[in-house]
Amino acid sequence: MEIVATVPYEGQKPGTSGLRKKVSVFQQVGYTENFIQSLLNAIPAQQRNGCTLVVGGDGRYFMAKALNVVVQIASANDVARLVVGQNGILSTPAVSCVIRKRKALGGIIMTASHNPGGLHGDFGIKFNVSNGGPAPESVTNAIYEQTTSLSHYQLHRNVQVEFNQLGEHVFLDGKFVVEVVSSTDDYVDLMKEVFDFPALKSFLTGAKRKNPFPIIVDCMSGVVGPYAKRIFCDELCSSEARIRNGEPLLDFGGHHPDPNLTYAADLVAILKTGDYDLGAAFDGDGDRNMILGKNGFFVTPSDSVAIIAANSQAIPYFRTHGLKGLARSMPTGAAIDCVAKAEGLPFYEVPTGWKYFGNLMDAGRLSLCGEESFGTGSDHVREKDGLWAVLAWLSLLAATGQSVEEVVCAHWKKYGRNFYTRYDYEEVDAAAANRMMNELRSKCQSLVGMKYSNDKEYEVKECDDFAYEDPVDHSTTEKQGIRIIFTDGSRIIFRLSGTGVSGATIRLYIDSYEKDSGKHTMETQEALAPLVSIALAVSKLKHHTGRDRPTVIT
Ligand code: VG1
Ligand code: CO
Repeated sequence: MEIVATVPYEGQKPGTSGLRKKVSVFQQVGYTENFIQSLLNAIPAQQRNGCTLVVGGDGRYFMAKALNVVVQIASANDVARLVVGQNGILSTPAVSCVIRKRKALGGIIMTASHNPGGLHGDFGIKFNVSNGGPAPESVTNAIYEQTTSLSHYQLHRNVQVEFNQLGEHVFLDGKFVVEVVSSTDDYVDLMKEVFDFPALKSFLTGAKRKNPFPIIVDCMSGVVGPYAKRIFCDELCSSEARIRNGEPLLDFGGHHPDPNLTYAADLVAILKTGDYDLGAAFDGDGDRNMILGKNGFFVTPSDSVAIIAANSQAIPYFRTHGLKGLARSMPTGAAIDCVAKAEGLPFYEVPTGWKYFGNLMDAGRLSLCGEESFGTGSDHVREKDGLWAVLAWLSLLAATGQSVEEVVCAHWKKYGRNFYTRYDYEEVDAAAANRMMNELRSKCQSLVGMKYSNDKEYEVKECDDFAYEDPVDHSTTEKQGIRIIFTDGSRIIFRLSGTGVSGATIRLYIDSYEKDSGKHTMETQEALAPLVSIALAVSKLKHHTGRDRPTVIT
């Protein structure tokens, strides 16, 4: 075993979901080693000793190097077994699935998720705990603490693994085993338990209808390709399923592997031809999804989770386990609130980041949840799950016999429509962004009761910086975003991103409820224009940042 002296690197603090930095930052001497050693140091010795960890990632640039670092350092720190996806490939939901199935102590996911990749792109490392979910803040803070005083890391340089060879690779006289497993098997088995594959197969192949159901999925050159091919082509035998960008690439073909109307615009264009009845896209690590209907009909993620909740009986998993409760992250559109209310289900509003859903799921209080950032999932794992969402949509389309657009419009008619949009201002000067947020925070009290009239009058009912107390372990999380809530339920939210790697990203979220079905066909940006202009005026965003338009609108 080799012990290498090192000095701490500043800023190794995990954000909303893992540590994310430019590849060049991870490439610095000892940077990745320091973080992995700190991560292992943060696990109490008695738990780490003899433990099993799951390791995988989305195949992006630098992953192969990081995988070697993880294996060599783990081998010198009392870890007994690593379960690694073939060639290192495992999607984020697949890691969650494998941790749970193997009863592992946790998992290390090598991805920067939806951030761009390649030599000049981003890399990242997420740590998940034994329930399969992202580490809670108490754990990520402990890791960060370790990084600030680290003096050495230890490794076995002679532990070298052929990651394309399935099976057990035994080292150190049997004290350390690297088990290379299929990237897809465990995950596909789980999907077969959650969904009715024979029914989906007959729906997609047209066995029960006149025609096959044509779908197109865009894997955006991320990790989902192999999973999508297995499920749609091999298992569901859909001759009409088209898989785009199905090979994981080091740099995602130079694109942002982020499934939204901006970065997956060419998929939207394909749907507009009318050749496909369903389109879907995923992010780099496979936990996000975008759902499109025929002719490019866009389902907002906030609507998507609400609609799955309202149609949960179409999914065998929910027929068996029931819906214990529903939840969304705070800035997510409130469509799911309406379903929870109508169905009399427990409902939770948590801060941004999937880690906050895990405790509720473990306590048996939550079955289905989502985030506006194209994240949808259930308690079948402890991560959001892109492919799961597509299979959920196919299940409900098969059950209702309606098109995507018909399902969505029927939902709005029954529950009302939440118009929703998010404006992102990327790479803003961090000091300016903080000034704007601080000023807003200090204004919160004085905004209550203020009236703004545009086309319609809006009166501020509440205004605060969102704080959350976990109902299970009573841990608290503060400063999760400024909320301006109006008397009609409309909301304006400002928060700073915790996944960006340079400068600050300001996110502005707008959510507005409309009961009147006569107004449901309005264009989103038109419907929300009055609230957008109030948000820009109240925050003085342009004055603080110099920006007169957002980088991305979703
Ligand atoms: C963003 C999203 C958040 C999501 C997180 C991780 O965080 O807003 O909803 O959970 O990314 O997603 P932030 O702090 O940048 O707003 V993933 O797919 O990048 O792991
Ligand atoms: Co992701």
